[in-house]
Amino acid sequence: MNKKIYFAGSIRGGRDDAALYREIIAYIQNTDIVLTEHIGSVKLEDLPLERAGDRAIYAQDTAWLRESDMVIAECSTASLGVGYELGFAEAHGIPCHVFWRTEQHLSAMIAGDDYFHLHPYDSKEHLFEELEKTLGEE
Ligand code: 6IA
Repeated sequence: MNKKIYFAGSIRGGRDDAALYREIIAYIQNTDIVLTEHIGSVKLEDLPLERAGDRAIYAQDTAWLRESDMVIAECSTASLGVGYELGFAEAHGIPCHVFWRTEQHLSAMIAGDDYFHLHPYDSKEHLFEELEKTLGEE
């Protein structure tokens, strides 16, 4: 309860799953705190960080990562930034849970790293079941 969750999802890697990110964020917010609520936003260009520039985005996101209790990454849409965040979180000893649709190919650099808790899913129902179990872990 009330863990600080860093939710990671693709931005410049592609926004096809933005609506799904919003649903996941809302689900997490039933019990915990999402530091990165903006990942589910529709119009990213209107938000303050995008205007502040890449250095400000990097500084803010790495600060949030350092203070987070857990990273939850949705990796069905491949993203350089999400891959970087997972490596950064591992280096800082933050537990990382990776979700992706089984029909997509997860990078071997994530799938092959035993540090990550992997949650392939084949339906939305399955995704939210796995998410509930993950959030229940302390
Ligand atoms: O390479 P990508 O852009 O797909 O990387 C996505 C990941 O990097 C996300 O998990 C974010 O945590 C982080 N990231 C990338 N761009 C931004 C960003 N842009 N703001 C915050 N985090 C970002 C500005 C738009 C924003 C205000 C929604």
